[in-house]
Amino acid sequence: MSSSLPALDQWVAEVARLTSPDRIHWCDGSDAEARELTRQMLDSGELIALNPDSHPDCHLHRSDPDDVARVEHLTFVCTPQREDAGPNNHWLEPAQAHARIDALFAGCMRGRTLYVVPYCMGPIDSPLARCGVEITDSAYVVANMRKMTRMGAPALARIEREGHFVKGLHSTGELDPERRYIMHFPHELTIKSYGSGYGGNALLGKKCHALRIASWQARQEGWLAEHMLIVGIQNPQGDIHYIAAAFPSACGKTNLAMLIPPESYRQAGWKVWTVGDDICWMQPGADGRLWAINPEAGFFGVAPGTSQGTNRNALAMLDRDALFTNVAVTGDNQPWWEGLDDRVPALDWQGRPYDRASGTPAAHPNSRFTVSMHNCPSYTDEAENPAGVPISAIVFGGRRRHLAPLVVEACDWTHGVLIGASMASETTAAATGKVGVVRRDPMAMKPFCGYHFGDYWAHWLSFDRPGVTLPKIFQVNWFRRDDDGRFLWPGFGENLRVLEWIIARCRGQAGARDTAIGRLPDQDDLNLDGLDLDAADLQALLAVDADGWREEAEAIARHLDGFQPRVPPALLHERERLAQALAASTGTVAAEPTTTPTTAPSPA
Ligand code: OXD
Ligand code: MN
Repeated sequence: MSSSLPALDQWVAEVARLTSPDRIHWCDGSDAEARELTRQMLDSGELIALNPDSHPDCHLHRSDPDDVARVEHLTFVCTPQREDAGPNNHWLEPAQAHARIDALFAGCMRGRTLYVVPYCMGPIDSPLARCGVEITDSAYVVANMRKMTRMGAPALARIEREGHFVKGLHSTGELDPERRYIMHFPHELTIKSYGSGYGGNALLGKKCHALRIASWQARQEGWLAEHMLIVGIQNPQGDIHYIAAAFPSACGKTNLAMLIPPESYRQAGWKVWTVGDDICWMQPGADGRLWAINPEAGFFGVAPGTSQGTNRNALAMLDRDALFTNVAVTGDNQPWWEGLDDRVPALDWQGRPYDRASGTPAAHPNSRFTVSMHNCPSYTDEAENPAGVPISAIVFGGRRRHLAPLVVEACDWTHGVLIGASMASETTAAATGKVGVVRRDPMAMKPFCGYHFGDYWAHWLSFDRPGVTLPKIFQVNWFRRDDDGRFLWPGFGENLRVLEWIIARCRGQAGARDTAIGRLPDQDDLNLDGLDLDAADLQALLAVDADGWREEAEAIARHLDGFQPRVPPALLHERERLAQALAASTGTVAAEPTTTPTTAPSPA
């Protein structure tokens, strides 16, 4: 097979000359093709069938133990000018980068099949969607791309019609960490990835295209490509408000996107709809609002911690047609991970007999599931709407033990951009490196912004212009702890209480108090009906520690300084404004305690 697009055929021929595959297969995305690839992977041992009674059509893949997460230190953005990649990216001069990685690609597909995977990021008929073609020598990557993107014949037809596409070249190579690179060439709309089969390094439609390349394209074209979930909150009157929320990797985006409302909310008629759990592309519409699509078609979620209690919707989508990576298995061959339930697995993620006394986790902390969006009980057809969904609020969240309150509303767009730009969070197992270290992760895009953060913040600020109705911006923190490490807020479904306040604020229907760091709810402003929350915990969650924030404002100044001379002056002024407001406030400013009994869910 080939295409009717000479540029595509020429590129495939060029790659074949470089990599010398035994066979070339153009993926059409059909069920028959998926069945045949699965059969081949079962034969080769790349996939292991899971219990067909409890988990029909579910499979397990075990990675090389040295290939289980994104590798930020081996990920490069290769712009012609070093400054354009910014201090937030590793950089190589493009010609040198091509030469270095092409030397690895030379002859690497000998004995292998070269798969050509045309894909579309976003609903196939959406003007907001963009297409790409990934060439890979991994059937496992093809199987993942089939769940995560609109892959195959319809995507190829769009590419042939449009005549352009993002080029992604991938080989698992030898899976040698010493021979591994993930390289991006934004000016050439090209990605080259060698030596890893891990999702974020190898499914090129996801982080490489939909965030690093797309963020760069979005800047040229006037839209935003963000590391955000999209969730629709339906109130008892039937109105749905869509919220886009940025959290760093493995901070609960999937759980928030699939939130199960607390019992009292369910009874009152609240519903939650999932549009996406990881990536959001947003563009101003003719009505001045921001309209968003989820460019993905599936979920590549973190398994550990997913349970009936934390994410019932996710569990319900994982009992059929799901692909698991690096989870443990029970004696009767069911997938298992820490936090799922109290069974003891028989084999760990590497297939070794599991001994609980070892004290090591059975599933890898970054073990994953890949599943189509259509499996999700809270999935909404609005995710297929070519126009996208209108965004009412943007939320920035991090994992912070101290300081950051449960929720804060930005005073305006510029303040919101400062909140996003100064986001900080504790690191997780989604990337290699130390876990639990606080690092600045602007807009949760630290690993994913394809250009200089200073320019990126200027791009964000540029959306605030006459005629627009921008979403309100909020900051949340579900992860506050006391000195013993105990979480102060229950999180998960209870987060809807915070989202209700956020939506009510967007509609001008809820109270808030002005503080130096933004607007916070008083205790009365939140619906805490049926929630058993310690009064001191609630007070701590809604308090502003002015001394701590003064230090934070200084730390933010140092952080912004690292991106000079490209930090937009408006952002520096905003930081100054924050510092001055904090200088005028003292001690810890607590929320007003509740004076009346908490009420049933209020209409929002
Ligand atoms: C992801 C990540 O896989 O952010 O979504 O690492
Ligand atoms: Mn992510």
